[in-house]
Amino acid sequence: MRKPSPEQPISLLNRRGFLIGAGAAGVASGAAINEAYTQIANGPDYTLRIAPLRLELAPNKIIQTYGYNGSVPGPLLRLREGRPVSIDIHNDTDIDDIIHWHGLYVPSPADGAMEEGSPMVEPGTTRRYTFAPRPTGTRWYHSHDVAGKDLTRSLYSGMYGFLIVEPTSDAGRYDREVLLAAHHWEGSWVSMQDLRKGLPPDNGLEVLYASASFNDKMLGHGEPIRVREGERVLFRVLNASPTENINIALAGHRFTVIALDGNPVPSPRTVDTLFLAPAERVDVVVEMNRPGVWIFGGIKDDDRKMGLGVVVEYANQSGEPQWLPPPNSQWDYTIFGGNGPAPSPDERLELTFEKVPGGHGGYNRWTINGKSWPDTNPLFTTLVGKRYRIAMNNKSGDNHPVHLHRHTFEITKVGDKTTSGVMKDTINMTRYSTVEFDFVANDPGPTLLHCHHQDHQDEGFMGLMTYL
Ligand SMILES: [Cu+2]
Repeated sequence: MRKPSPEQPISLLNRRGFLIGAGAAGVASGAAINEAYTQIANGPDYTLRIAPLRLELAPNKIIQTYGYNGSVPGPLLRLREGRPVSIDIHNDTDIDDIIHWHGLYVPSPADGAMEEGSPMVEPGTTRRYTFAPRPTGTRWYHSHDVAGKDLTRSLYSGMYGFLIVEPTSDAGRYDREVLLAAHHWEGSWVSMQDLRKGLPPDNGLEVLYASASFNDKMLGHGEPIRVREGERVLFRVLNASPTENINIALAGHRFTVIALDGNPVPSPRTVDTLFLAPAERVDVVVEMNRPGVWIFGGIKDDDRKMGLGVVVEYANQSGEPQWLPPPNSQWDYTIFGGNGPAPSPDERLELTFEKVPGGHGGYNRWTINGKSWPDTNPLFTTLVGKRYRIAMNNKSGDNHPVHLHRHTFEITKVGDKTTSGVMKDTINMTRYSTVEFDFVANDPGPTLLHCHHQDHQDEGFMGLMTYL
């Protein structure tokens, strides 16, 4: 039995083994099933229990949601690179659910996406996932269920948590580690035409949120992050929001970006603000060199008002938390890139994303090369060992954080800027923009590519890459 990490105890609710396999074998096939699921005699290393949760974001703000083991985020899973781990998922709700291991190389049957052949976890049952965690870095896990119109399910809920894969030798140069997961709450479907004039009149419903948090509290509630002058603090920041970008700053301080989506960047740079689309992670080191009580939160006043932020308090300092507008809020992936071009790909594939407007009061649909899921199965087919360049064109006025499961890709172009060496699993496409990335087809099995906006993926923005 693995010892729970000291930061956040993991409740091991059930030491009994469960027999898995019959249900899984019906959905997935091939040798991977034996890697993904083993007949179980022993207890799991970890158990995640999906259950309803009453989340107190602030004294007057109680959210009824779902979560893992009674906390938001769920328990921190700190795993060792390559050391097999078994995790039992127990579903104590009345609907099927599923957990995806985001940013990890996990065989399709255990990756936690039903479109890849991973089985759902039915109400009242337990499924065991066994895999060797890799690659190292800041990963996360979350529900990969369909939410549709239901704004309480999947990514709209509290069903997410950090999963950190530690290298076999750790070379961290920091004094303190702080994990922050941003999320938006209390979504409702609205017609933007009713709120703002000037939008395309044929646009469909969008989700608008009433509150936001860093971890389980709105800004100004809960305990501050306590630091000391002279410390170097590693912040691992995750945007776990279902659909919203976050643009954040720590008043009076700068961030040295050392990793994007958990992968070290070739050129660490110091910046004033961070921008994360849904599902993105940024690891930053902050030199604590300006004693005071500061706000770490959204750069827009409205974002902080709805709760997006947390207070950072130096030892022996007191008073009202201070906010200072950051001098510069540009965000550009390419400044973290390396020198020289990326290797040439074996093949280039083009993906065009378009919106089918739902009209006032209707739901928008999304297409990839003119088709919506499930007609995007397969989206394209790959050969093991080949390097592919995916050239993506966002022909819509919306942002799309595009996520590729089970692989890491290298950004090669953003707009007309070429770059190399920035490795990610999710890339944000701003409105009417183009990006290109390369990946090596080195993890056979059906693999999802989709927009990480819950409403976009539910409305067709998803495709399946397959291996020949
Ligand atoms: Cu999208």
